[in-house]
Amino acid sequence: MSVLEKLTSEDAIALEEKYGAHNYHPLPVVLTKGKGVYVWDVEGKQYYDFLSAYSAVNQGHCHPKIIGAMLEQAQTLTLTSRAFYNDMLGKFEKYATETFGFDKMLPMNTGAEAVETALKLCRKWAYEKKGVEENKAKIVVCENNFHGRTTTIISFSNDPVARKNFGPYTNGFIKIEYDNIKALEEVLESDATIAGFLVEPIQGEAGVYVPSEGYLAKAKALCKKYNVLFIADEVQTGIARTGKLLATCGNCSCIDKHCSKTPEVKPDILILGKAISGGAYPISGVFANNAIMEVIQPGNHGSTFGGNPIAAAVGMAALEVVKEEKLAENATDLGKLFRAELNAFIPTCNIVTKVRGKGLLNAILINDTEESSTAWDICMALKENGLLAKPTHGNIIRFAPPLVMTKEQLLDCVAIIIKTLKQFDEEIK
Ligand code: IF1
Repeated sequence: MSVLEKLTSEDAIALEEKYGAHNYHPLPVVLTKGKGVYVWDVEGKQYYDFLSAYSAVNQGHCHPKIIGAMLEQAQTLTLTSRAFYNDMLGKFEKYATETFGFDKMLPMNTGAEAVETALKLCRKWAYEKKGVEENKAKIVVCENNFHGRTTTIISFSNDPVARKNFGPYTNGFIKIEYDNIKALEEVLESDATIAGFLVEPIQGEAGVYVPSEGYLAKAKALCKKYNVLFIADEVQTGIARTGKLLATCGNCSCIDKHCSKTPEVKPDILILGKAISGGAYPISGVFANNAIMEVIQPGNHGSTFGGNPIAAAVGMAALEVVKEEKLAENATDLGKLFRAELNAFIPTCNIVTKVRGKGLLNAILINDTEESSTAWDICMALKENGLLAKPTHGNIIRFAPPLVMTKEQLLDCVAIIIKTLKQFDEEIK
């Protein structure tokens, strides 16, 4: 079979079923083209993309500026490894560190790799700067976290499906309740071996849990008080998704390396991935100031593709798009409109109990049990009605369109969502 041979959806699904590991249960739609907020399946049907590849395609599918940068660099120099310098990486690191307000960046490829990098950086800082006894450093994490799928990361997951039968697990993690400042203070004041606190500013996979107002600022203050690193995993919430450039630090295009505007929630270590490339290429990175990043010396860490020239070219273009097209501002405005429209609908129906989120990272709670297939069934009906979304856990549907969406397109999507929910509402009655 030639790779150019057109497949039917059925063919494509059968190939994956036979030749691919079954590590996903995708919605039965086979996509072949994407442009902006739209994707098309192999039969030519057009959909609104309301998942954005889990917030990696914030800049819209196949953004011409990002693809142009990728094509140009791909025809020039793709990969040198870090055994040698290249002329793109330093430019990207300068641009990215100035954008997010840190002294240095350690470039990697996937979000999980960046999380692992942050954990290693935090531990090494604890031994060499804080004075914690070697091999005794602990890192505090939150229940219902999602930080990736490596063995160490799932060691501190409480999702049995992601964790079971992958042991033995990595030690050195303490789990506390999310959005519980008292729980954080108790553990920090009782244990001097704690090196860091790893937290999602909004828990995406757990169901788009937005913490209480002030939680992140209080957490950062406690970390400062107890000399513990505040590590923000913004792989999903970063890059304008929640209506600010970062969900933790409200600055947009911060030039002041030690930003004075919102120091109360500026992370000691920032983790980015996904949309730092606009979904065109695997790029992730860990950001910190010199006092922390300087514990990393040659040979301590790296990866073959980390910081490659294509990643650098794509990363710069993707960040420029965020600024030039004011995607954070658009996410704020359209997010408010989306929640307002859904909140107006919810009192008139039984099928949805709540909408929550920030910017264009939102979710609805379906009025059925976690074990029910209702959320899945609604996503199947949304697909038929021309909009793609997928449940997170059980009865929660995440809605995360590309941030380039217009107001007219968003209202069109709201109409599709409400029309679809009404189909199920009648069934509930
Ligand atoms: C899957 C969702 C899951 C992340 C945060 C690190 C990573 C992710 C906050 C790791 C990745 C992806 C992974 C993908 C589905 C999606 C996801 F929350 F976004 F929906 F799984 F929970 N930190 N999230 O959200 O980044 O290594 O994937 O580049 O694994 O099914 P990655």
